Amino acid sequence: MTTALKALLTVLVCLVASGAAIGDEPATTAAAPAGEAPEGMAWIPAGWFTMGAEEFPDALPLHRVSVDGFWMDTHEVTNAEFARFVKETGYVTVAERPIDPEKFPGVPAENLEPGSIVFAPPSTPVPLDNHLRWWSWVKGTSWKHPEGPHSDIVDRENHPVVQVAWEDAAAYAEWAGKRLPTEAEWERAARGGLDAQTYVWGEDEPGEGGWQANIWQGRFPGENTRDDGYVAAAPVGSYAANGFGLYDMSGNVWEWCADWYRPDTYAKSESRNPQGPSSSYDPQEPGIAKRVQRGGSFLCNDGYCRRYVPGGRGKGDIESGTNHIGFRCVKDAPRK
Ligand SMILES: [Ca+2]
Ligand SMILES: [Ca+2]
Repeated sequence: MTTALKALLTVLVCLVASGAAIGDEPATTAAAPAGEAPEGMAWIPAGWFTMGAEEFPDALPLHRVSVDGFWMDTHEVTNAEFARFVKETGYVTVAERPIDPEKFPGVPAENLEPGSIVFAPPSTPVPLDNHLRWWSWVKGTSWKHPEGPHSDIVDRENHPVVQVAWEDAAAYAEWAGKRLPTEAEWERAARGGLDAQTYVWGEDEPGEGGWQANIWQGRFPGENTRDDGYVAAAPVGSYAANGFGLYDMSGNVWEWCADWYRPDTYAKSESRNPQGPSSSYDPQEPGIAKRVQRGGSFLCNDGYCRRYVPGGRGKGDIESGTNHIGFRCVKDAPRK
């Protein structure tokens, strides 16, 4: 390589790292605001990145996106943090509220008691064509009893809160003076400054040189060999942070985003600070309003769900939680 070519490449790499203009992409500002970072948050610099993943039809086309800089929680919201919110506000989550019988005409009252959805793996191998084989509705399940009424969160204060519906996550964010991330912000943050890489840590295969995230090893859904140390959720921050200092952007628990879900979002997306579509549509369940979830969970593996990669998209009924869905928040920089 000639010296001149090396110099040109160095300039280009520096421009990408700083979020400056490339071609017809307008420049962005990479610097963090002056002053201390909000507690437990990391600065995600403004910049352009390639959004999407070639392996998922609903994450195409790949397209260039920029987002303004923002603060993001370095870890998923924990049980201890959510408990403080509930204690101060008296908030009651969706899973703890009585179910409206008008929404379920003809269903006996005893089947309308509060509850939520729990992963209940079968003891023998099963086909992967029907998720009802490993998900069960369990009365008395909530964030305080995430695997059913006989479970609790004692000694799990530092685990991610789960069994939160979208509005529960949004209510927490508002209380904390924050908000839920847009899908584009989430992906920009998850990539940690690496552009167009398969994983949040780059291109090493999962487990190569040690486990980089809490996902699933073994044959899903009945066999979990726990090679990464955890069968279910791990305490937040149990694996290495990404390039922006964020933990568990891949795996552990799924994270709610602000955007409505549609499989064709990217065909119509804005390139700067996209906010997602104005309404939800999932052709697999057209009657259910869904928001985006990101990052996959401890139930993800290459045999069943590779959506733990940063370009992978998830979706969820806004009124449902499960024991592998949580969230984290973001915060805008003060306006100058
Ligand atoms: Ca695991
Ligand atoms: Ca996560």
